[in-house]
This record gives sequence, C-alpha cells and structure tokens, in this order.
Amino acid sequence: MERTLILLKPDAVTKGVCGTVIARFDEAGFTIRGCKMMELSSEILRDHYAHIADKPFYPEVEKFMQSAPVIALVLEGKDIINRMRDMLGVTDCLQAAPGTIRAELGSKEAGKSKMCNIAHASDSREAAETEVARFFEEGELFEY
Ligand code: FUP
Repeated sequence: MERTLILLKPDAVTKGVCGTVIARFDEAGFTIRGCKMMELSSEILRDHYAHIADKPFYPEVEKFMQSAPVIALVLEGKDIINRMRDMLGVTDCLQAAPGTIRAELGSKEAGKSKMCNIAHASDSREAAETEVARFFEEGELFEY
C-alpha cells in the first residue's frame, strides 16, 4: 500500500467540483486517511513548490494558490502514486489525455491551463512522505 498527498486547488474549490473529483477517488477504491480545508501560507507554498520557486511564473502560482482555500487529502491505495498521476493527467490541462481529471475539469484557457489544473498529487514515494508530513499532523490521519 502507498499513500499520496492530494491538494484540491482553489479552482476545484471555486468551481464546485471537489465532490466530482473525490467521487473518482472513491470509484478507484482509494481510502481517505486524512482530509482538511486550509489556506496556504507563503512559507508552506515555498516549501511545497521549492522546485519551481525560482521560475518567473512562481509569483502567479503563489497568488493562485492563495486565492481560495484548498482541500488537502491523504489517500491510500495499491500503486496509488502512479495511478493517481494517470488519473489526473499531465500538468497542462490542454495536453492532458481525454478522460483524465485535468482534461475534463481543468482550465482550457491559454495562460491558465498549466496553473489552474484542479489538483496536485505527489510524484514519488519520497515526495509523498515529505508532503504528507508537511500538510498533516500525526493525529489528523486515521486508521479504520
Ligand atoms: P505537477 O507535478 O503536474 O503538479 O506539475 P509541476 O510540479 O511541474 O508544477 C507545479 C505547479 O506549477 C503546477 F501546479 C502548475 C504550475 N506551473 C505553471 O503555472 N506553469 C508552468 O509552465 C509549469 C507549472
């Protein structure tokens, strides 16, 4: 079993598609281990996006990620990290494969299609471990 960290981004929250996205996770058989709505500080965003923090588009990403709360989830399932990345599709919603969450629900506007892409998912086991610890305290994760 693997765990992954999901952030339902401000566009998912403001478009009212969080339920649609979570329903897909349920249908895939993933288990919710943690779930909370939160406003992200500049500090947590700089840690989370350390790999893009020096890019020219980063200030816009930070502004977008602070434009509304996000819903953070820890999900568990077999091979979930790869399966989730496949379910989401590639970063750019315009390039995402048909049927993926980003292709169906993300922004198709040029200039927004890479940023307003509905959800983040961890891209490796190492990243998942770091990201889960970044967004959740031990007591916020549940075994049942
Ligand atoms: P992903 O792993 O698919 O979330 O994508 P990345 O880690 O490569 O990118 C992090 C965030 O930067 C994405 F949510 C979108 C944003 N981004 C842009 O806004 N423009 C770009 O050209 C690339 C990424």
